[in-house]
Amino acid sequence: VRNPSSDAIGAVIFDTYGTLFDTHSVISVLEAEYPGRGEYLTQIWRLKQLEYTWLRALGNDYRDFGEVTREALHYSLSTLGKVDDATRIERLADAYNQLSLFPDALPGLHALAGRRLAVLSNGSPQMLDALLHGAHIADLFEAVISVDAARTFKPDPDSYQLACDVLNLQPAQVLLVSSNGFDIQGAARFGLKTARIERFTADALRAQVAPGRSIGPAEVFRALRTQLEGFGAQPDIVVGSLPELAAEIRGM
Ligand code: LAC
Repeated sequence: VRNPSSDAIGAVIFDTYGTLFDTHSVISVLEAEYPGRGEYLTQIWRLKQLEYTWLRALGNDYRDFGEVTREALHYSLSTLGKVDDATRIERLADAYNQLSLFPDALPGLHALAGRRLAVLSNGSPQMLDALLHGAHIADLFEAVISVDAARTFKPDPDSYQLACDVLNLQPAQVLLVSSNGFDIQGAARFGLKTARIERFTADALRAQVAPGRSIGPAEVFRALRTQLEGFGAQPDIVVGSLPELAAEIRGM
């Protein structure tokens, strides 16, 4: 007989980029420097940034997320043929330390008051510190867990194990909240409970790529990164926005 409380949710852990903070908010900085190419650069940068996390994790060639972010930016700018100096890369990459909080994040976090809350992110400790303090939400979390301590990236099982170790909980006692399909996939496969924030529904995407509609970098990004992965795990919970989460997990 299973003890019903043994897999009760002991902590709720949040993905950061795309879940609490809007990575698209770097667009104004890029558009100002590269008029007409802000959207393109924003999407290539974010796609490449995550590709580089996977390339480095699989290749056993870890560099922290700040460096990966700068490398991905350099790649993105190079596609325009620009030869960019390190100072420019540093300055533009700093936009990642000043991302906007999604409007639903603060009410969503407040609605979970009384729960153990933590962050589990690819972000380096310095990047997470800048983001969470900049948005005045650092105090809401018991722990800010950077994968940097495990020198790997999501969805490496070691990154999810790190969160369990820090929180001293079993995988089934941890609920990971993420809008990133690959993060849901990795966390569920590892054995965490998962809650997907569906910031862009499959129906909304279908409407945007319907015959006759023009398709640009934003649509390609949404198709690649805002949907559930095509194999494997289904999230335990799906919500359209963060404030719905508290009610969904009541009693869990
Ligand atoms: C993070 C990336 C996956 O915050 O969005 O870990």
